[in-house]
Amino acid sequence: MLTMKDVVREGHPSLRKQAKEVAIPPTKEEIALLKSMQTFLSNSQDEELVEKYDLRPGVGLAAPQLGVEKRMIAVLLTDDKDRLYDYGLFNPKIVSHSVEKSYLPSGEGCLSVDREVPGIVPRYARITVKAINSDLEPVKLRLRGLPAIVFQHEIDHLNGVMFYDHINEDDPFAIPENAVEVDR
Ligand code: UDB
Ligand code: ZN
Repeated sequence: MLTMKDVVREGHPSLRKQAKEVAIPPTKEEIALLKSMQTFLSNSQDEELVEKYDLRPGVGLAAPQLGVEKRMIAVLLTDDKDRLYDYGLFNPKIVSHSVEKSYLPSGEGCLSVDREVPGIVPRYARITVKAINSDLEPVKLRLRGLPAIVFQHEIDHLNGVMFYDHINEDDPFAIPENAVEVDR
């Protein structure tokens, strides 16, 4: 079982690398790792397991956060309309995005970052993602709101990008042009 001990922190080189595409079909090991990433998120949202294993309730995880430099992500959250987003994906790619931006007014954190980094992280308001799901089927997802933010945060990890790279250095809480607020 994966726990916070398996999550690498700032300073680990995997967090700053371009992760490699996964050859399709993935190996049994790669499929098993993706499933355990999904289980990690589900465990991290279970109150009892959070106490027992000292987990942080996670909504997304990328393989480089485990020191594995492969293009694999897991996402688990419900949106404002109670729709469930439960995905394990290989090779996710943003194939199109809106001009409009969005942001969480309280900023972002990260399972690999053990400090508060204040500031607004501009994201695209809407994205379309193509990927291979954990059943090895191609999927095309149209996302907005919080799910769009989580997918962008995770796909950034595959490209060695951290959320605070996007924060305006001179004015961390400056509202980006053409941006809508997303509430949690
Ligand atoms: C998280 N969780 O999992 F808007 F109900 C963060 C942590 C770092 C605080 C655990 C989180 O933001 N939960 C959340 C957010 C909401 C509404 C809600 C729960 N991540 C995942 C991560 O580090 N992946 O690499 C950070 C998120 C910040 C914005 C998107 C991902
Ligand atoms: Zn993160």
